Amino acid sequence: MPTFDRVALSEIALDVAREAGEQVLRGWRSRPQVEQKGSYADLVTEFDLASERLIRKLLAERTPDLAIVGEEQGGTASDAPTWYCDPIDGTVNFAHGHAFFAISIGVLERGQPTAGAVFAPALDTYWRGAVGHGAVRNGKPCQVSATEHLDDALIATGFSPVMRRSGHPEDNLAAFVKVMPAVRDIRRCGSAALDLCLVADGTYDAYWERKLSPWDTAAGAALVLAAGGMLSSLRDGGPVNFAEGYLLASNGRIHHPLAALLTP
Ligand code: 2AM
Ligand code: CA
Repeated sequence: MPTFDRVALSEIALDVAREAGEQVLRGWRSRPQVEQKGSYADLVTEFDLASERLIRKLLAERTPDLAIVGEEQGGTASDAPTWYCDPIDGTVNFAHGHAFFAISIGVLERGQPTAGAVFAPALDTYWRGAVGHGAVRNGKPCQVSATEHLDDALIATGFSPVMRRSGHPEDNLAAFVKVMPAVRDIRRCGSAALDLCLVADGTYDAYWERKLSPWDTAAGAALVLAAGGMLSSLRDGGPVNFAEGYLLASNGRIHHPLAALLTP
């Protein structure tokens, strides 16, 4: 298999995410011990660490030439397609027994998302896709919604730990207050990877968050593009810098009015 075949890479990502997800599910609702990595909301469990070990082993067997970057063990991107893996996205949910967490495995090529898969084992749901080749949810083709107006839109967001502090120049609470009256409703469920998948399959009409990491977003962002959606930077409206993670994802139709509310 040529390693640049995006569909083949997305299929490998799904196989690996499913295997890791079965392992992670065995620890769900066991009240696993948590360790704080940074702030009170930045957690790791033994299941995150074991999941990343398994993902790395399986990816290295299937694509020995591709670099791997993961949340818990790091790594360095190469000029070739590079794997970005989150062994559990939504670790706070996982640790509290909430079902909204996922294994996220995506590919960035020269910093841009091209393929990926996300598996939410407690929801028994997966998404897989490759830019230019479409996206599927549990095996059925999926696409972004057709919603035209913000009034009819269900939007998601998230709050990385620093963006919760009132008074921070990019305080997401202020943005939340601004967007809430303009849309049908806002959801805040705690996994960037799943929020992006739910834009890709048309459940949400858009999602925004600031200061995400590339392992949170690589797979989900590829899925949004594969499903016909749009991405832009919350900083300047241009292409997303995945190392900085200031991201607006949408169905395209409501992108500009929402960007006007969110971009300073
Ligand atoms: P995680 O569960 O893998 O840590 C929720 O708003 C999203 O933010 C989740 O995808 C979560 O991923 C991510 N997140 C949590 N802490 C973060 C941090 N310090 N930096 C960037 N993203 C973070
Ligand atoms: Ca994680």
